[in-house]
Amino acid sequence: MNTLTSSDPGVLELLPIAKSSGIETVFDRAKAQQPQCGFGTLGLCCRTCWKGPCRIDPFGEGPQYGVCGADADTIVARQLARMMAGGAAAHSEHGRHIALALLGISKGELPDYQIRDEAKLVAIASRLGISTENRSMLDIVRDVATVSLEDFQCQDHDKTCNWLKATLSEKRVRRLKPLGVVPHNIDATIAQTMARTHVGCDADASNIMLGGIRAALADFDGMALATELSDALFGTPTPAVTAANLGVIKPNAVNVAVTGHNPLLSEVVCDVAKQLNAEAVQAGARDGINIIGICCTGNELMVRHGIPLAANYLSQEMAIMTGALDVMVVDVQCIMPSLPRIAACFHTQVVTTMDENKMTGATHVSFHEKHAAEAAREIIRIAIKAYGHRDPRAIHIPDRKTTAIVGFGAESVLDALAKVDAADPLRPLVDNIRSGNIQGIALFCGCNNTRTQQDESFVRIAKKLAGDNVLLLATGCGAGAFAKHGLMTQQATEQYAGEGLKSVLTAIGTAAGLGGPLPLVLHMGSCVDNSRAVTVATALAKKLDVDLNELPLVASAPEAMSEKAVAIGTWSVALGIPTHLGTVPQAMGSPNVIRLLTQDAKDIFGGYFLVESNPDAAAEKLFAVIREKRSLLGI
Ligand code: SF4
Ligand code: WCC
Ligand code: FE2
Repeated sequence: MNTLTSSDPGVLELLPIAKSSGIETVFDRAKAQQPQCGFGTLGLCCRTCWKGPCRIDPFGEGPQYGVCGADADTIVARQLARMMAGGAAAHSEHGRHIALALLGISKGELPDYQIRDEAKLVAIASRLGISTENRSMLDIVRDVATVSLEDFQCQDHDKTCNWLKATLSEKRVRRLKPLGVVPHNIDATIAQTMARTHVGCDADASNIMLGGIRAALADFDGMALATELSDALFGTPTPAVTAANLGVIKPNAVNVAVTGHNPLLSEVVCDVAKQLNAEAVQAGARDGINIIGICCTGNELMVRHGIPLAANYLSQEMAIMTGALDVMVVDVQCIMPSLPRIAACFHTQVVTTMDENKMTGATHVSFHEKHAAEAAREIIRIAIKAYGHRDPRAIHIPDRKTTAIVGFGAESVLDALAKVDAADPLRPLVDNIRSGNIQGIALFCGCNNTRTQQDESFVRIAKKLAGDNVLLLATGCGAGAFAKHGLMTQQATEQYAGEGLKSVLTAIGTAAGLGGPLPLVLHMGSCVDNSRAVTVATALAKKLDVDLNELPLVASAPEAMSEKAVAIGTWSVALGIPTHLGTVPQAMGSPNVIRLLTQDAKDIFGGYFLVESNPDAAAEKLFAVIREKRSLLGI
């Protein structure tokens, strides 16, 4: 029975109100699903064809083969590979959308968008081997878009996707290439993964997993291009002080929450909100329009513009429960279909925007880049109108709001380091890793999951590792957890960092003009922004002339849930990073597949999965990995 809910004080304050009002939340639904099917939990239920569903008996007494003859290994591997393809499709659609927008800009077709960071665009062009000298910005934009879109079009199976080549070290690509896991074309790789896992195709679990890994690396390619091109379009993250948790919702403002993933929508909503602010004031909202972020759209706006974050994945419904949210505007991914049902209990309007992502009960405002500002104006006016229909008795905004210092992309990390050593920015990092002031680096990523208490594992593992002098990076809903729980503050550094780490964070933060240490956890952005951490790690590996798997670097997804998270975790392993999962994967029914992912992968890729649902034990295991890597490096 699932009795755990959340460790987020804002959520805990609103849950009793939901209960007394008879409003069902995600935590109630998780409870209602108990007990969850044992076959499915182990990955032993196959629904690949209509002869099924077929179930394999994990105790060896009942059937060991599906009707077609597939065994547990095939069934588990097929399912995982399909999840990787699903994750890759989601991230890469996002990437394609951004690349097509760039192409549109280069043709002068998208008046509502500009290249806000020309320096980043030029840097991207150089990375992709596009000449920039004496060329107009629009010409460069067109070439960058075209080279990026080639990653969806190349038909030469032996080639390497452009963005993979531009992001990973040659060493890593050389290690991966002979395994056949380096994608040439994102779309083709996803299609091939779906094809080989169709009934009656690939039935060799190891081979299927290699196909899945190719899809996961296609996922990496799609997210790397999405991140970098978004920076050129909307600005590269810079450090900013902002706030997180439900208390960022203001009683006297028209509150517009943006959630989902794609900044093409949310950025224009922010622009238009400024233009229409006076209309909101006129409608009686003394504080005008208040844009707040949720989930990864929130992370994107937070790291680029310091927009406050109200919630991560599991508390998205709670933003509506405050009774003071006027519009929840959503685009793609990780949006709960329950939102319109909860909104129906309040005055809140849920607005869907993508023609391929609608929800029953929501208002749909069709969003296309060509008419972006027009759609955003319509949305803001829906919010202003809704504001007039608030029920004052239904308003309950938890007074929970923590400071968060955010905005640490690869560039701002290097900038901050350059303040210590302008000639050789990576040197302070390398020196401190060598000396042991920094024992290693941990990237926290991934979701919230009702199988555990919301945010709790993130916070526990991070505090423990920080005490062990591990530098902490975070993205996605993990970053949201840290922001809400006050770990992106200077006080957290003072309180939880070990002495070595504290001295380094203080030296860098002071040199960077923060008047004190860097925050304990560095917020790198949304889940597509995991590529930022790879960029930093790859630079570090090159500097030390080692491969990623040799660095004292680990990743942790204590609440992994989505197909995207499965894809991210898998490319993380393929890139050589030991990767912790706090969620037991739906694969335990195949000891062979589990051995492949947790042990054999170590020899093949250098990276491997480490499954541990107890956060204290996980922190210990992660630190042991870091110690082991250090001793192999002789430091
Ligand atoms: Fe059963 Fe095989 Fe069909 Fe899966 S593919 S449902 S194991 S018959
Ligand atoms: Ni990325 Fe996971 Fe959040 Fe969704 S937004 S819930 S995939 S981490
Ligand atoms: Fe995300």
